[in-house]
Amino acid sequence: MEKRSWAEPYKIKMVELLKMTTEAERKHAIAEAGINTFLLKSEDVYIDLLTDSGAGAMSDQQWAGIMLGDESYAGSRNFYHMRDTIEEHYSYKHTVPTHQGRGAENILSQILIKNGDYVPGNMYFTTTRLHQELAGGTFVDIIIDEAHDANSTHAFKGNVDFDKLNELVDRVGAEKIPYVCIATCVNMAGGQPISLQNLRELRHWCDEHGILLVHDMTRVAENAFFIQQREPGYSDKSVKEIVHEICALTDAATMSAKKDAMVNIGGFLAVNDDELYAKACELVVVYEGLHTYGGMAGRDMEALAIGIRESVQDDHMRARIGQIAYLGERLEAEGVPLVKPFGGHAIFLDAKAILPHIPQEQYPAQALAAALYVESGIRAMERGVVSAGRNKETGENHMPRLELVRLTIPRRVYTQAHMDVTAESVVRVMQDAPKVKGLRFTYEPEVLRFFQGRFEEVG
Ligand code: P70
Repeated sequence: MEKRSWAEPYKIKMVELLKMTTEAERKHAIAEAGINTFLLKSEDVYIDLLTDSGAGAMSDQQWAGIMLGDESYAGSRNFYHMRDTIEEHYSYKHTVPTHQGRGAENILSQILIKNGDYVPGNMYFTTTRLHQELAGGTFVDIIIDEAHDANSTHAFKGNVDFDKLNELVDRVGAEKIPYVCIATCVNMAGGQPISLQNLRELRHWCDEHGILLVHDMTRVAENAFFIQQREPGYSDKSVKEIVHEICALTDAATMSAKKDAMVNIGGFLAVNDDELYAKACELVVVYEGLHTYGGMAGRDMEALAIGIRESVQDDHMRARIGQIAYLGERLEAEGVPLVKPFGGHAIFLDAKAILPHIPQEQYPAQALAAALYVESGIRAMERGVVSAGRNKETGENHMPRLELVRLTIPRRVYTQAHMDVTAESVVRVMQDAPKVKGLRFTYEPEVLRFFQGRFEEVG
């Protein structure tokens, strides 16, 4: 059959020039950064695949919205535009703006979690789990086993395993579970979606047990696109319709709007329950700002409202996921071990398979990300044992089965040629893999250690 290529549903109006560096300069830069890509200066980076968070390109419409900022302290017009757009697209009745996703996580965790509670979720996320723990809770992983297997090609690796959920209720009792936290397009699993069928069953399960269902909706539009492509009965539905259907099955949501909604900063907590909203309004003034701006400028709330509308366009999502699949297919053709199916926001390299000579205690994914930077100036992110941190009770390293390097694609920023260069660089690093050395910490922060930790080579 004749192949039909996808292409971007936009054209480029402004460019940002990049600095090209030499290998000697990059070796110096990564040493200065303690072998941690988070500590590099961005001007020393050629293709920045650290994250898709806040790094997307806003549209001319969004930039025009920036000029419409109503920077009144209270009752900004942009807040009401944002709130109404959220209700229209995501169904949630009340919106509390926050400076970004973790601000919403903090408020929600403090309201709902009591000391000694358990919070089941479809795989941990770093900031989400930390806020649950700081509020006195313990995170419990209830994702299907396939999610922890880089080689499983399950179409919905974000699905919940109800045996794990039932086992938890039997062990601790429903009264110790304030809510189930479900992420769409699970980040740490490799950007993997949950199916609507699984979510509907979960809704039913939560109703039966009188437990709230909370949604980390940071990448809900990408999840909706995968449902459209893969789930029986959804091929004729628009991404917009599917997004709404997903959200309407849940009671509340935390959102980092720096991803799907394509703003450089911003987020929110959205809830349906009036009482929960009142409590969130009380807390947001303590940690973020007044409940009609919560840490966001009026102009950013305007850009966010416009970004939501753009994020659910089928053409946008086809190009977004198409670009990631393009990189994935190129790497796969070269035999690079990676997580399948390809994710919604990134390609995840399997560092254990690429660097089998480095034991997981010596942080192979951290070492691989550094080697890729030195090779070509491409910046990626470790998503393995460094990110997983330590068990809060035993102090031992969490040892995740997935030891990954994330090549994260910011929205509407890089071209197909950038993807080609990236694929070629990964192949070159893989050819030289035996030269890559394991690492140990020289400085280890107590929380979220991956952000600021420093390392040295072992041996
Ligand atoms: C990333 C970013 C943020 C994020 C997320 C999900 C599923 C909540 C948040 C928090 C940034 C990041 C954060 C921690 C470690 C590394 C990178 N993910 N839920 O690059 O939102 O950053 O706005 O506070 O992915 O994956 P925010």
